Amino acid sequence: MNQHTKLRLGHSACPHDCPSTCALDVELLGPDRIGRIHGAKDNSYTAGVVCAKVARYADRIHHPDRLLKPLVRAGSKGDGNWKVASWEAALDLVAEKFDAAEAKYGSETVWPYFYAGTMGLVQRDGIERLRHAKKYSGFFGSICTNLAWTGWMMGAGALRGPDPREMAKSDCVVIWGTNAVVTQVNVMTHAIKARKERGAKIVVIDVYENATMKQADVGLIVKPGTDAALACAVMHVLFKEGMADRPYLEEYTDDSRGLEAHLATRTPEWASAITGLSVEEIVSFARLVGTTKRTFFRLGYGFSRQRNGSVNMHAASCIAAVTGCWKYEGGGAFHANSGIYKLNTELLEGTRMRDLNIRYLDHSRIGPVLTGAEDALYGGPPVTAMLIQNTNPANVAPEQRLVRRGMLRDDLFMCVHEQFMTDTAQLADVVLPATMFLEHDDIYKGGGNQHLTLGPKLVDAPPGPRTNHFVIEELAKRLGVADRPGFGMTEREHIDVILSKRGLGTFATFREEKWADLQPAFEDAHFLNGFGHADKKFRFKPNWTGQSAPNRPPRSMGVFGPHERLPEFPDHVDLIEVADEEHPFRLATSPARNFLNSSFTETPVSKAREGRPQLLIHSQDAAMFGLSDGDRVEIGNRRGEVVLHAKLFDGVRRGVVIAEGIWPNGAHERGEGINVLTGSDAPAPYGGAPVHDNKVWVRAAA
Ligand SMILES: Nc1nc2c(c(=O)[nH]1)N[C@H]1C(S)=C(S)[C@@H](COP(=O)(O)OP(=O)(O)OC[C@H]3O[C@@H](n4cnc5c(=O)[nH]c(N)nc54)[C@H](O)[C@@H]3O)O[C@H]1N2
Ligand SMILES: Nc1nc2c(c(=O)[nH]1)N[C@H]1C(S)=C(S)[C@@H](COP(=O)(O)OP(=O)(O)OC[C@H]3O[C@@H](n4cnc5c(=O)[nH]c(N)nc54)[C@H](O)[C@@H]3O)O[C@H]1N2
Ligand code: SF4
Ligand SMILES: [Mo]
Repeated sequence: MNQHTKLRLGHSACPHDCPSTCALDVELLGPDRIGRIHGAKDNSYTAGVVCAKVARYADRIHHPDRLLKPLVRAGSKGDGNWKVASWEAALDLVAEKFDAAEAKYGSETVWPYFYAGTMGLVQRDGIERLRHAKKYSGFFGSICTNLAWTGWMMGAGALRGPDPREMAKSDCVVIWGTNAVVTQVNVMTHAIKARKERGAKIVVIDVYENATMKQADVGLIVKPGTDAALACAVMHVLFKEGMADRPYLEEYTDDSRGLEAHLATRTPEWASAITGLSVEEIVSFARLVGTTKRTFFRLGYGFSRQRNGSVNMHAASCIAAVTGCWKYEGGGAFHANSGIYKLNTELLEGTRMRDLNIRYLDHSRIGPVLTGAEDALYGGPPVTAMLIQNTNPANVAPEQRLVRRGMLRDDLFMCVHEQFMTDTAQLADVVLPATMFLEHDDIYKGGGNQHLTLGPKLVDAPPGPRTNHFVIEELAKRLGVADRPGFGMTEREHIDVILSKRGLGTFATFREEKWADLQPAFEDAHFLNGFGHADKKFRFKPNWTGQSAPNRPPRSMGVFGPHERLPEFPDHVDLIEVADEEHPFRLATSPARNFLNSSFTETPVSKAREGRPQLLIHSQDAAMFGLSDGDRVEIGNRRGEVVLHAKLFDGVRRGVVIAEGIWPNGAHERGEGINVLTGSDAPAPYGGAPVHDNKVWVRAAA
């Protein structure tokens, strides 16, 4: 480009499943060509910063391996033989197979399956409209947020919290169970501002010394699944040493006296034995948050991905109620803002056509579902037809051997709409090529901030790929429901309806304004008008099976897991896969910096920076198996085994191993990925995927 030409910028939002939901400035080099992507400087949360992998998005959108043509399976499942088809022929085939499946087993045999590849409301959720219109099986989307939201809702009762930008005004930022440097870089922007301008302390609580802990003033490495023990001991010290805000507790909480009595035996010594932290570490952390009124607890998802994860999330959120730090600017606990938007998406999702008698199936339990487990099918027919959009379950879903075995069933017809030939697409009967976010219109809600941001189409897609919206509309025509409400509209018309119902203008006005800042008023955000339950109290005593929540399983599914073992007050409960003689190690499958779940595993720079699948293992543990750096190491449990390369690392506790990133299955020997080891049992009480909660054996690979 001529350096004198003014760079043309387009404005968008990052579509990936990341709490940051950055507002983006995109360099437009031509009608179908982008340059670098920058964080919008004029967005007060993004503040000009995006992660490196999205800055290099040109590598993904202009990738030579993008899918460009519909493909129909020409050999046996998964053997890689395809024939190219026209869009017309491919869509006709999908509709014909769906109708045939329905004729044989009824409409519930079809299971539309979609998730977080794009977080755009129109492209992600439009599939719901088709499923309601056709009475296909419901999708209980549990994999990501369920354990976390459940625990949060038990205490605070609403999915909101202090303005995340207030982190910059706090004197202590506790980054708990989120590797923010890697997974939501903008948290660091605001936390580091607080350190620079106010001398704030940054505390990081994790199961290993990750990239975020390396930047912290205090790092606490707990054993996986023991965060509630830490939280209890912290609260024990707060009560004992007079740091509990008793007037606040009286006014705003349900049973602080009961809590105090319960905590009497939850001493730092007790928690030390469970968490692996020293008594001094626990006491000094308690004193830090007890004496720093402006403490901001930034509670992430990672520490909830345990079978006791909801208990741990609830326990951590209780600390803020004991210190009363909610009262102060720069203080309180924050997990997610997903409850603030209150958008009406009825027309988009076809909610009015919903039939409550139709069964739901659990997203995280796709393995048991596709292999016919009775409890997973809820008494309905087998799943014999699927449309999969924006997700890669053959790679990301727990208990991968079951998932793949199910997908290879001859009596299952699977259509996958994708940008790349993923592990899931490889097992499909029909693969449809999809557009990327800069090639279609959509709108995005920030989970870790408070902006609703427009992502309009900025460039033309290459010939071939079509939007999710197009696929849903075309299938609706072929399946005979195109005249039902919500069909026949464009993406922009849907966005117009959603915005205008909320009094936020239209697609056109948003194009000018780029986003809306929907941060609730201070009193509401800090729950000074009361918490989200009917009695307005924060609950130390959760109603584990009776709490309403946005992620609660529909009535027909009931509640899950050993919910009778959930504690009355915050406590440590051994619902986790406790290490045993056969499986002496605990494995967490933490995120990789240059990948985003299974996305970006295809871009050359991300791949090169990550290298190869590695297992972080303490050097003394490695020595027990005669392992040196780079050696092949096999880890396994009753669900399977996987080979990685050992990386000796003393920033992890003995007895704990970490595998960073969800590598494509083919990056591992035997073509099976890390999720071979994770479990597909639904944790109590509302389900989810406990992907960091695995007991494993370790051995030098043969
Ligand atoms: N680069 C990158 N960014 C991402 C993603 C990615 O894969 N890569 N994924 C995106 C998605 S979908 C989501 S939901 C978010 C999630 O982002 P986060 O909220 O950060 O959650 P996780 O990525 O699951 O894990 C965060 C940390 O929790 C730690 N952890 C695991 N078990 C425990 C425990 O028992 N206790 C404690 N204290 N810590 C524990 C892990 O080691 C990890 O360092 O990130 C998004 N952003
Ligand atoms: N072991 C382990 N497993 C995990 C996790 C973990 O930490 N450890 N994290 C879990 C979490 S939190 C999550 S959210 C899941 C996420 O897992 P997924 O839901 O699978 O999310 P991604 O891998 O980001 O994206 C899936 C696919 O969406 C496609 N895609 C993107 N945009 C579009 C679009 O507009 N249209 C269509 N048709 N396709 C599109 C991308 O090409 C990509 O292949 O993984 C879970 N699995
Ligand atoms: S930090 Fe998250 S939201 Fe921001 S650009 Fe990167 S992936 Fe997207
Ligand atoms: Mo996620």
